Amino acid sequence: MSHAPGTRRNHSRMPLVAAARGQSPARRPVWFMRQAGRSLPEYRAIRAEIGMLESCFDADLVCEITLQPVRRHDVDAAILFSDIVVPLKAAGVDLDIVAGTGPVIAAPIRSTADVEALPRLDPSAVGAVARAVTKILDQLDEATALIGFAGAPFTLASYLIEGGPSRNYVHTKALMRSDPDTWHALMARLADITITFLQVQLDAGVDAVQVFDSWAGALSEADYRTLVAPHVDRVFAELAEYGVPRIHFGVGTGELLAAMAEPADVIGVDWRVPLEEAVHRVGPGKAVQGNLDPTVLFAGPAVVEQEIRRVLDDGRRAVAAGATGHIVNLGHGVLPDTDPDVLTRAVELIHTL
Ligand code: 1CP
Repeated sequence: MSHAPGTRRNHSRMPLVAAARGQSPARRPVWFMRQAGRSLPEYRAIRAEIGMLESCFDADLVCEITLQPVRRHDVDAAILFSDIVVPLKAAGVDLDIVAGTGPVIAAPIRSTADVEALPRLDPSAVGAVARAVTKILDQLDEATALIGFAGAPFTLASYLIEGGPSRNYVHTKALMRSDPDTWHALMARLADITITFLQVQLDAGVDAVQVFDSWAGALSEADYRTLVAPHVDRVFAELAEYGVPRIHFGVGTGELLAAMAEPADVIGVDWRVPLEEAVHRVGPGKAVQGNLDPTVLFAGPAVVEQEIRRVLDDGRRAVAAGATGHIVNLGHGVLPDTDPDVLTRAVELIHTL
């Protein structure tokens, strides 16, 4: 499938895109992973009436929920409201997102036959997502980037194989090591789904994409490089023609930063590794994104300000060390009990300090 880049918005005024490209942004860009969601009462009001997955296939609701944190916090990017399992659901995998748990798969994948039976994603099955992107772009001002996203093959595989959230990824790692052929076949299938899902969003006009390999930090660098990276590299390579910033993120991935940064334009860093140190690990020429610890937002205004100053200074040192730019974010998602006013105040500080 070949995709000509669709009509793009004017990116020259978006601080997030400028930071990713090594240009000087008008202000330090900031957004928060999971900025839409349970920390916002207006989100909880919508979700009281409708299930998580159902809301992800309703273009009007996706548009509204995506814009809620932008209206409140003056962040420099909106992230499409969706979930990493949405393309799997759209392809026909029997799964649900269970409140308080996360994705639950009816029939976990364990065998070669299971992998062969995994359905492919027809782009029309995520037409609601494309329509939502169009609606969001109609309302978003020209300085605010819309970030599309998808889960990376390893993190998607971990849910499909374990059947839900996992602590030790026992079945995933067992399959990966005992039957590499089946493993690679599964990763290739999931990479195809990820590519299609991101192409649909890019064709509809998103300004940047983030690939979430949230749980890749469970792997050694050697296993990551042989069993995962080839598939992720293909995902990133397929998106290159769109010319938009491509962000790669995972949790606890300090040892994987070099491998994860290779195919990407922007590397997400969690709070365990200072941004300047991340640049030493990945080398020059990539932007860094992060990395406030989400729990800092519970420690009171003095600590929040001190930590923001520290991350901004660290970001400056990262740029001096060769990063093309710094996009401020948390090191992982906003926790559901976070006071949204603390987030609004954090954005103000980041923009003024
Ligand atoms: O505002 C935004 O950031 C957009 C919303 C978003 C994103 C980026 C949601 C909505 N999901 C995701 C991606 C996602 N989903 C990831 C990668 C990001 C990350 O690491 O946090 C992952 C791992 C998932 C899987 C998932 N979906 C979980 C985690 C379960 C686990 O293994 O610990 C959970 C709890 C969900 C459900 C979900 N997705 C999104 C929301 C708002 C929710 C909660 C549902 C609810 O409100 O009941």
